[in-house]
Amino acid sequence: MADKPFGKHPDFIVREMSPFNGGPPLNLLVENQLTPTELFFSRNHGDIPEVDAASYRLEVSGLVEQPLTFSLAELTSRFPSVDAAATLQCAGNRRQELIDRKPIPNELPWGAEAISHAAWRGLRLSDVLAAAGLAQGAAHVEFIGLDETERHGERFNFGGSIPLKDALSGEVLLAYEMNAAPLEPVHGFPLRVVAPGIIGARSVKWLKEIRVQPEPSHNYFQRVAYRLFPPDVDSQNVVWEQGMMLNENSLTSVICTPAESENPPAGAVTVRGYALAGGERSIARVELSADGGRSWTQCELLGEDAPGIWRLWQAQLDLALGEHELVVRAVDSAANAQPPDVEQIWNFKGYMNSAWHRQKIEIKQSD
Ligand SMILES: Nc1nc2c(c(=O)[nH]1)N[C@H]1C(S)=C(S)[C@@H](COP(=O)(O)O)O[C@H]1N2
Ligand SMILES: [Mo]
Repeated sequence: MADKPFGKHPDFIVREMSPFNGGPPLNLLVENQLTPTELFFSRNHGDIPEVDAASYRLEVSGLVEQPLTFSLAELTSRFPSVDAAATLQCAGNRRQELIDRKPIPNELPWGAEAISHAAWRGLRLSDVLAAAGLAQGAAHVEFIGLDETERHGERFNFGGSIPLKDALSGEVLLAYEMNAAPLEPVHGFPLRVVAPGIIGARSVKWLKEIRVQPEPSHNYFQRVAYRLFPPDVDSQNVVWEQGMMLNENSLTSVICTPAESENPPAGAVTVRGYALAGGERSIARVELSADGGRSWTQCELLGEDAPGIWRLWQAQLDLALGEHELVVRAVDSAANAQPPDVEQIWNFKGYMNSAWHRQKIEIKQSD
């Protein structure tokens, strides 16, 4: 098997080589609560910058009392280190199911693999903001990366912002380690944002600048991309300012195994998958159906009940010979539920697919 770039696992699914985009096969994704780094999905909009840790600087500017510049050594010696597990998910996760309903040109056809969970070590964004001091009018915190990308003939750095109240929560990290090793170049070495509960796009990698602003970032990836539109809007009639700027993740759940091609024997079949709630919410319940959604079985939730982290789940079904449509749905701690299909949530950029996840399987042999 050909070697995968950026130290990725031989079975890693590369969706695009340049910029590099891909994720793990679902059967490997669901094997571990903590996704091994070689399997962790990666979403990039430009080339991976090579950053020299010794000359690296982080700038903090904008609506602050005291603009600051830090070297990596200054950051790690000045601020306490924090360890936290957090899940990252791309807003485009599960786009293929939306595409199956109606084409979405020029966007990556992600399956359900644009999500992963890691152990991060870093410092609190809120500590860095406190050191700089917030000035009057501060309302959003913008992050700018060192990587450049091009859109409509213009070159610029990737960036985006989160509301100040999220930035001050203490949960948002400036991470320098992932799974007990320095960040890999493809995951943002030497420093990246990790914003749990919020779409992956705001967890800016190769972090170059933090700017405190009165309004959301003017970056393309905040003002144009990562906005949510109703199903009747398309690239011809879109008015970008009318779209909702995405921030918190929506509720999702996915069946990872058995795969459609697996054909397990009749009898007890173990079904496994993941579920994720957005913002400060956590997963309260996951249910599985083997008859397209007419009757439901409660799934066993694995791991820890906490906001910002995914919940792996499993259930045993007793399946007879023939075809079955497995369906999963979750409820979060705010009693949000998922829509049964993509009809009402389809959007022309293909974000935030929160519909029930369906998987056909066929039992061909008795056990
Ligand atoms: N600087 C920079 N940060 C970035 C991106 C990028 O292209 N450039 N992509 C974002 C998106 S859309 C996602 S989903 C996550 C993916 O993080 P990962 O590659 O570590 O999985 O990084 C985010 N941070
Ligand atoms: Mo993303």
